[in-house]
Amino acid sequence: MTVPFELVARGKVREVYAVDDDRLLLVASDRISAYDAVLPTPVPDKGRVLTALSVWWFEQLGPVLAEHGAEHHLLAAGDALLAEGVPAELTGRSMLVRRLEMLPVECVARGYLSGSGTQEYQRSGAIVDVPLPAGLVEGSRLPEPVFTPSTKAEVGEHDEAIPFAGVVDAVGADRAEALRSLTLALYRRGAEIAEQAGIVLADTKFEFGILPSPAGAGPLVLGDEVLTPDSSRFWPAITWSPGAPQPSFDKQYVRDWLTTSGLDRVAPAPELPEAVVAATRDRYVKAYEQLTGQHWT
Ligand code: Q0Z
Repeated sequence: MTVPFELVARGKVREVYAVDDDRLLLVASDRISAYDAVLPTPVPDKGRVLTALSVWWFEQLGPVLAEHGAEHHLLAAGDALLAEGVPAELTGRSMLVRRLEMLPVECVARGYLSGSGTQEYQRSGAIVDVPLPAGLVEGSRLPEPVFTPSTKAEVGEHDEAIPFAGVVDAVGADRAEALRSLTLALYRRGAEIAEQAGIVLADTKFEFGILPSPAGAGPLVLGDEVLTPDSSRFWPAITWSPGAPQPSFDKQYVRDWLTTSGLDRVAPAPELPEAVVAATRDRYVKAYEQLTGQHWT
């Protein structure tokens, strides 16, 4: 599909286009990644489901943002984008957003120990400068959610966890404190909503910006996608069992099939069987329906 705007950034599974000086279009594809590779087989509806989830979360998180004097970047989505010249085939997978000056840190909140957090913890008993109690294992719930920021890696690299002082260096002390406080508040509200829907929101990554202004002192603006399975770890609450890696709510069929086939971490990533694609699509749709209480159409 050709988009009548200039491409300004491209991620593994999404693209960003410039609509005008003040606005961007974020377009989510149906591509899926696993074990750091983008698979050649798309998952039908994934882009539309993740876009609908982000849009829903922006609405849910409005009160938390307002309490913190913050805003979000979403301007419009869906059919309203036809008036902006977005092709009908893309409206469902696109968000029109305010163009921000993005802050150069990834704002990670963790309520559970997993992945690189577990590795760090096993080495040092902490995640960078955030100490954790003894006795935690992969999948443990943390006594309190923690802010574990990271740098934005170059394409092909992994984000690297940084101490809070690194955030202070990057954005200043006041803004760093505001990022930590808002990130944790957004995570707590997201995790509470997810828990009510039978989903553990183990961790997530937010990106913030500020509106371009000469003074540069505007409010924090929540950007990017929010609380999707691509920016977060979603686990089914029913199978949560600390002590081993938890099944991913969305990607477990893909991971299991790649592992069973001996094709995890093998290049080039293989085509997925139809049944794995269908089961994975069902999981994305289920996540949407379970979280929002709305029927997917
Ligand atoms: C976010 C990214 C994606 C690749 C640019 N509101 C904003 N203002 C300015 N910049 C951005 C945003 Cl969201 C922005 N990214 C991350 C998103 C594909 C990279 F869809 N890049």
